[in-house]
Amino acid sequence: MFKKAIVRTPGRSMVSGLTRANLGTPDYQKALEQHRLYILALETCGLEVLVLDADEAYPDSTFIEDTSLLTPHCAIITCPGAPSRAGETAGMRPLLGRFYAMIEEIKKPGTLEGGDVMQVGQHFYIGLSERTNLAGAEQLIAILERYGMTGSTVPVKGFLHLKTGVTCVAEKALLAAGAFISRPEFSEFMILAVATGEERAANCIRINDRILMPAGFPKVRELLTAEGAQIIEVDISEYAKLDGGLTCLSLRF
Ligand code: CIR
Repeated sequence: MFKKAIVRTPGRSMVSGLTRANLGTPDYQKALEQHRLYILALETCGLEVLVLDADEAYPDSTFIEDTSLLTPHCAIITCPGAPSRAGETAGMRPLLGRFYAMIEEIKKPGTLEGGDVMQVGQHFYIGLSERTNLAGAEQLIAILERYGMTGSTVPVKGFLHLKTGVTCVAEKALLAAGAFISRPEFSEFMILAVATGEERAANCIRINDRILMPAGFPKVRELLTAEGAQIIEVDISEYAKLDGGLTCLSLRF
């Protein structure tokens, strides 16, 4: 059960954020409005939302999920693999110290971004991607085990992060796109397969009894509705232009 979320307002510098999507430059005013509605959606799910000020020095800092992993037992500050994002973790320790007694850290040469970590109960799937390396994943698994949790790795190909292509939408169900539909690591789950063309909708967030999904993906909406999910659609078109999805925009705990 999540109770709180932390988000960071995008700065004007977001227009020069990292991207490999070919969707154009984000409209800052529109992004701000979408951010407001995203916060409202989190609040509708019953979360108390802490909104951090924009940090113009880091164009991608609104994608706060990548800077930390918040578990039921400890907070873990990550070590982003994108050089331009490395400094984003600097202020996380005092911030997370307000909520967590135990704070751990991933250290170089390990790299790890929160978008590569998918929690299913006490287990954490860790994507090995262009941003998260094996050293980072091994450090994370060692930390998790110290607190009675577990972790395992999954290769990521064709997506920025693990959760760009697969997210947990129910206790035993994953919403998966592309190669994640048939990964052996996920064979114990019921797989809701995202249709070709709707891959960007694989990044949904299950919060308590609801699912937040990006607006504009009717097939995925139908798939989730058939499973009885209570859906809230959120338009994040301006963040998609920077390869961002719904999960990236918050830390939930
Ligand atoms: C980046 O490339 O780092 C940002 N433009 C997007 C980060 C998206 N984060 C996520 O999927 N967790």
